Amino acid sequence: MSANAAARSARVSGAEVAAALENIADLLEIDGANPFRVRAYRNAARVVRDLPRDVAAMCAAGEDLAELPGIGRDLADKIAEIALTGDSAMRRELTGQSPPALTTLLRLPGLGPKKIRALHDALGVTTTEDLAAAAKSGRIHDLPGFGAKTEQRILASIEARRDEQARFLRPFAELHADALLRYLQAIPGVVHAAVAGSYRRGLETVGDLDVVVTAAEGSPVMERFVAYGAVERLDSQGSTRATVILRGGLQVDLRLVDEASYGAALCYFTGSKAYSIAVRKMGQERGLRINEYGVFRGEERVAGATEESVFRCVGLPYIPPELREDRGEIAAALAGRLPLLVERRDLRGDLHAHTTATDGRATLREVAEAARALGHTYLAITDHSRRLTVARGLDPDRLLEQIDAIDRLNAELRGFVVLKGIEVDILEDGRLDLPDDVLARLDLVVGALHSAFGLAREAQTTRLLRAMDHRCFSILAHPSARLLQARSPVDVDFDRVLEHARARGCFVELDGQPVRLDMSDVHAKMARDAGVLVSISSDAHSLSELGNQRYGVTQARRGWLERKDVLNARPLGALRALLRKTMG
Ligand code: DGT
Ligand code: CA
Ligand code: CA
Repeated sequence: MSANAAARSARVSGAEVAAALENIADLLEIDGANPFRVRAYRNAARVVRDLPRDVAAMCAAGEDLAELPGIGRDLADKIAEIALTGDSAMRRELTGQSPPALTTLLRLPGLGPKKIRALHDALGVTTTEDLAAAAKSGRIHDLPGFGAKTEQRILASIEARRDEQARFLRPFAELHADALLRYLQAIPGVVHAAVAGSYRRGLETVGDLDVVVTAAEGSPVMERFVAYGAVERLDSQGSTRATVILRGGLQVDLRLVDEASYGAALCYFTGSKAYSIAVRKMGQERGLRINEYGVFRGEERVAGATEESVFRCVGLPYIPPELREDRGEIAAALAGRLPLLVERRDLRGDLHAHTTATDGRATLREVAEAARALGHTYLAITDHSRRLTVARGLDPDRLLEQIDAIDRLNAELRGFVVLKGIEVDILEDGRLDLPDDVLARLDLVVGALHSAFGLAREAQTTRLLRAMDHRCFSILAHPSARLLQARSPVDVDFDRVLEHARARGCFVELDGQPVRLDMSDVHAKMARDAGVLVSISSDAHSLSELGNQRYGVTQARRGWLERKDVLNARPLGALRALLRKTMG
């Protein structure tokens, strides 16, 4: 078969190639392979995932992938093999050497490949079920290198994982939601189509998509919905509701309602449940019955076509979906004190981004120009510090070179300023990973945890407070260090961290990377209440990731943040004044 024919018949997507490369990296890691080799495969997965073009098509056209960053000859051949055939001989061979379920264990927090091998060799553990059984029966804590605490942590993380596993990160849900809505809106007779549920409330992960549709009499909307191209499996179908599972496992519940019920249905299916219960109770007190069909007084429908009409009936102003959690928003609404939530267009710049100097994939100039094209007036470059060797972190000399490069670039740019920063590692004892005299030459210092995530609460809190006491410390990056579905948040007394930040005049970050979204909504609200300004950042490692800020904005809205609460909603002059106070 020619390469062209193979590419056409296999139709391997970039995401599938990336997944196979990740899988090889996992298998190598369990096998105890050289860490650099493991990292090369993970890097290759990322490069493939971020390619603006179809990797199978590139291979079929005979393009040389070895010209991609970080991809050598050997890797390029492996990628081409996967892109053209759907798999690689090396992956099959590695799979044969270790039970496949072992790789899923790698995704449990705190379980590295070494521990997994030890559990496998000593107790024959190959699946998550084996592991849970071994932990429950107390067979783990006597193994060398394990203890009672580790055993408990393993059990807890397996349980947490069970809850998480069926949930999806926002970008994946968004891809499906956008495509599905476009499809639905093109069906003859369809008037409204919207996604409600946790997705509309802006949660960082969603369990399923809840879609509300209205359509003219006789519209083929239900038949067309279940025939949607991305549907893998039909769960149930009726005349006004259907549930399908899309490829990739995401469930979609669709309700078809009358135009007169559209607002009521949107309210009902947006939830949250706790919020809806509270609003229904307010209705009852006024002699009203509220359900997905409308607001009723006796048999008469008094509202329901729009959400606003439903709110009006119970004497409330419109409450944005992100706030509907029964966390005080109803009382605030009644008192006329709802926050005027921050919007994407309020952001004037971005205070966390990487370049090719460390682990970013775009050059200084490219990132700056892309940020300007987004409408920003400033961008802080915050590459990693030397301690983070996996990211080729900057030592003092390389940072000084970058500072010079930024000065030269700023001399050229008009109406846009690149701020000089660093994402400096906070060492285990709270010191920073670069000398004071170098840090002092920057416009801002962003401090971050990249190690010792497991410290006990007191030690972890003290570590952060010490870091903030440094004479150059501007922003605490992704404060909990969590990775959604992969790494638990560190254990800190966040009240004390915020109190210290306020006293010290420094700031906290809401990192917009979809796998971080760190701070959480609850922590963002705590920051607001403590009077600590929040930097909503992209933490971009590529040009497209500059767009991460919008996920950060959604999370910030869930945390009640207003424009005034956001550091990078300040114009450059005001921002500089605030940053200067954090820099000794
Ligand atoms: P998820 O899907 O787990 O991320 O979270 P939600 O909030 O989207 O929950 P879901 O999909 O079970 O339901 C969507 C909304 O529909 C929910 O926020 C409230 C409403 N809802 C669903 N089932 C019920 C119910 O039995 N009673 C009431 N009052 N509301 C319900
Ligand atoms: Ca849902
Ligand atoms: Ca649902």
